[in-house]
Amino acid sequence: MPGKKKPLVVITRKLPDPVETRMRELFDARLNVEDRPMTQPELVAAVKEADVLVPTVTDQIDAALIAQAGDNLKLIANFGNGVDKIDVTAAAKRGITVTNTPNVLTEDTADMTMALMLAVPRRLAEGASVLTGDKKWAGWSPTWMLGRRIWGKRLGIVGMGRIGTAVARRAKAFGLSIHYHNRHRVLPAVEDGLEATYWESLDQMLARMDIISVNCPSTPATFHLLSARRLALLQPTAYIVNTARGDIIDEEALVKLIQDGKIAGAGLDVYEHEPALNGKLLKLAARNKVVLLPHMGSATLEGRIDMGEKVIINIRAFVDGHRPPDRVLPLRT
Ligand code: 8YV
Repeated sequence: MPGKKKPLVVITRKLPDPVETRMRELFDARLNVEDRPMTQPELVAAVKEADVLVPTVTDQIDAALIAQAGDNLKLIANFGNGVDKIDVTAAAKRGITVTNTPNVLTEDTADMTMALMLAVPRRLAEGASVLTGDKKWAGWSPTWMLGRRIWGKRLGIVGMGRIGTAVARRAKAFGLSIHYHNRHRVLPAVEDGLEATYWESLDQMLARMDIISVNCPSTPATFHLLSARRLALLQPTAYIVNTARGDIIDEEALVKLIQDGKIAGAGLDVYEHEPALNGKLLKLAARNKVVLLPHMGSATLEGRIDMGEKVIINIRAFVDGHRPPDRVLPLRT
C-alpha cells in the first residue's frame, strides 16, 4: 500500500512463519513471537492502540474488552472459524467489523473427527500404549484388545454445516449410515448423495445412534445442547465425538454417564473450560474410556497457513475499503 500508512495489526499468538512474514510486509504487524497467551490487561492495551486485532480461540474478546477499544479499532480479524469468544454484537454496536476463517479448516477438522471416531471403539490409544509401556507385549491373542466394529453402524451428526457434511462424506466411506440433526434440512442433492436421514427431533436421533458427532457452532442456543437429559437418551453402547466446542455438551453429565457405564465412551478434542481439564475426564482416559486430544482439529501446517492467508485477505479487503469476504454478523435473537 504505497503512500498509505500501514495499519497497526496486533496478532495475539505466534502464527506460522510464512503468515507472519507476509503480515510484516503488508502491515505494521505486532507479532507475539514467544507465543505467550496475552493477559486481559495486555489485550486491553492492544485494543486501545490497534487498527486491527487478530485474536484466536485463546482470547476472550468480550463486551467489557470491546468497550475499552480505541477509536482506531475497526476490525477484529479472527484467526479461526468459531467466534464464540468474541462478542460480535458488542463489536457491531461499536462499529467494529468481525471476520473469521471458514472453509480452510473443514477437511482437517473432519479428518480429526474420523480419527476420534475410530480411536475410541477400536481402542487405538490403548493399543499404541501397549508397545511403548513398561510391560513387554505377550503377543497376539484371539480375544485380546477387542473393540467394536465401525462398519454398518449408525452415525448421528449434530450440526450438518461444512464440517458436519465433510464428516458425513468420510463416514459413509467407512460404511456408517448417516443421520443428522440440523436447524435446517440440507439440500436434497446433498442428502441424497450421502444417503442421509434427517431427524427433526434431536432427542429421537440421539436415542437410536451408535456414534454421535458434534459439529455445530457454540452459540447461546447450542450451550449444553447435549444436556444431562439428552445424554441420558443415548444407548449404553453409544460413543460421542466432539471436535466443535466443549460447552455444547454438559461435560459433567457426560463424565457421570461414562463412569456409570451408561455411555460406552467419548473422543474429545474440546472441553467446557479449556484449557483447564476436568480431572474426572483424565481418570476416564487412564481407564481407556475416553480419548482426549488438546484441541488439534485444525492443526495442520497447511490449514494454519491457509487460515493466516484468509486473515490477511480479510484485513486487506477491509483496509482497502471493501467488504471483507468472511464477515461475521451478530446472531439474530
Ligand atoms: C482453531 C477452531 O484452531 O477455528 C476454530 O474454530 O476451533 C480451531 O480449529 C482455533 O479456533 C484457532 O483460533
